[in-house]
Amino acid sequence: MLTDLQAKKLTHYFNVLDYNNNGLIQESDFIAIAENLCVLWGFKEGTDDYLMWINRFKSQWTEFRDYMLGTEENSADPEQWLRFADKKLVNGEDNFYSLFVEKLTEDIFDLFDQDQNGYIEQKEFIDFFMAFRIEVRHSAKSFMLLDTNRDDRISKDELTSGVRAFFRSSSEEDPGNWLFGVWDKELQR
Ligand SMILES: [Ca+2]
Ligand SMILES: [Ca+2]
Ligand SMILES: [Ca+2]
Repeated sequence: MLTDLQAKKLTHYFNVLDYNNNGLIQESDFIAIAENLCVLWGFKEGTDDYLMWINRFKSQWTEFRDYMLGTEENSADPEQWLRFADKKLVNGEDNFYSLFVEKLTEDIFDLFDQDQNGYIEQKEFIDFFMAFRIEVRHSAKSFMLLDTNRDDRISKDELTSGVRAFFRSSSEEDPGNWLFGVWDKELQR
């Protein structure tokens, strides 16, 4: 069973991935996120970079679907997503979860550590929020909380802890809860 806090965070994550807000996560959401990244980074439609990113997100979708939904599914609604997340991520096997955390952390670094110095700086973190259309006004607080040693950059270890806590932690105080910005409408103010 998911705790109330876990369910709220996982629902927030669902909403982040449901880019076109139609109540389903599907391939078109992943493509739209890639298109938005290309706009952000100035890659014009039809160029090699553009096609590379679109294809990368298409394979992200395929992986997500295969891991989370089963290959025959084309989309997931919130209930399906919460069921899968409960069974496979929150209360699933630790090995599977560790791989998931590692992969998501690597993906975020691959995509947003633009200067490839092994850290996510504040500007790169804002790009991450913009790419997923997370409210940018919450990015400074998220960044500050995820940067646990306060050296103004997020290391791979800090992000790994954040990702790990985002999906599993049941503590309201956990900094990792803030990975994708505000997860609970009550915290908006
Ligand atoms: Ca959608
Ligand atoms: Ca960097
Ligand atoms: Ca740091």
